[in-house]
Amino acid sequence: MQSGTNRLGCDMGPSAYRAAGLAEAIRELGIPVEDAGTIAPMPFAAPPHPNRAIHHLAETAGWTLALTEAAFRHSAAARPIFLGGDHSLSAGTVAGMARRAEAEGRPLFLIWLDAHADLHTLDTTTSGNLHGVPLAYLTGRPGFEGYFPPLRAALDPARICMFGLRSVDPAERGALGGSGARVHDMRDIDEIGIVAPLREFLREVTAADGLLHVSLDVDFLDPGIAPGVGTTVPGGATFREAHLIMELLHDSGLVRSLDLVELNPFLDERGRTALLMTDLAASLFGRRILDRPTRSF
Ligand code: DIR
Ligand code: MN
Ligand code: MN
Ligand code: MN
Repeated sequence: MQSGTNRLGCDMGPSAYRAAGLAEAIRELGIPVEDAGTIAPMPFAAPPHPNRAIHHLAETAGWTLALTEAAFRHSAAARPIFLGGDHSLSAGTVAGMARRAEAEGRPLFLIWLDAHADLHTLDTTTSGNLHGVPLAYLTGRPGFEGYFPPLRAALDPARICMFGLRSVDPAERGALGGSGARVHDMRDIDEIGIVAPLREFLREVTAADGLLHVSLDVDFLDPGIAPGVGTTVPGGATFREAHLIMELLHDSGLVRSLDLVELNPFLDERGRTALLMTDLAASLFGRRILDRPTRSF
């Protein structure tokens, strides 16, 4: 999908991951992989929104509906990887994983790796790009009623942990402050690193017997290593910071599902961003430098 952005090209993301060998990289780790193919949006009738900046609202809502259903279905007996596509994709995948968590009687936790907060409501977005709204939708902020599929239950922001922020709009700043989400901007990562706050969050997921979803936006990474994205922001995560997160996530054994979003192959340099994202996914699924005892969090 690419209805949530105004830069064309990220609907080619899944093809680039196939060409980069994502399925093979995970199979090499001894994990069976099935490519479930391409998902199509469902029809969704959304009325015109008073915020005239918004574009492709009904189409994005239709994707959300289809992706919610697909995420629920494919997570019954697998750990799905959702290949985007712009980040409005996560409105659906996370909603579907929330249904999965509910069906298992467990709470859903969410790790959001992104330069942006993606916390706009339909009323506050000025770009009108709906990749900027999924976290507001998922946490039940007002104004989505009638425009997006109804959520069964809003995600508690206390179960969300964000890393990598460095571009936050004024309306999002207000919403972030009082939300209760764990927010680690790039300055936090500079000052204290990633390991301690990540371990703390993973301990909480373990204690709650939670199910963990990871949403990785390409622009979390520094544009110097990941140029293939429409919204580059300088000062992002380094190669090792990103791999370390994935390695720790693997060791935790907690991750049930993963979004790889915002890859734009049209802007990439000979597939290097697709290959880096593929390597990061492989780290999350267990590729490692040396064996280490799995520690409990
Ligand atoms: C900005 C940019 N906050 C917006 N958001 C992006 O358009 O709402 N999110 N690029 O990934
Ligand atoms: Mn994003
Ligand atoms: Mn982003
Ligand atoms: Mn985005």
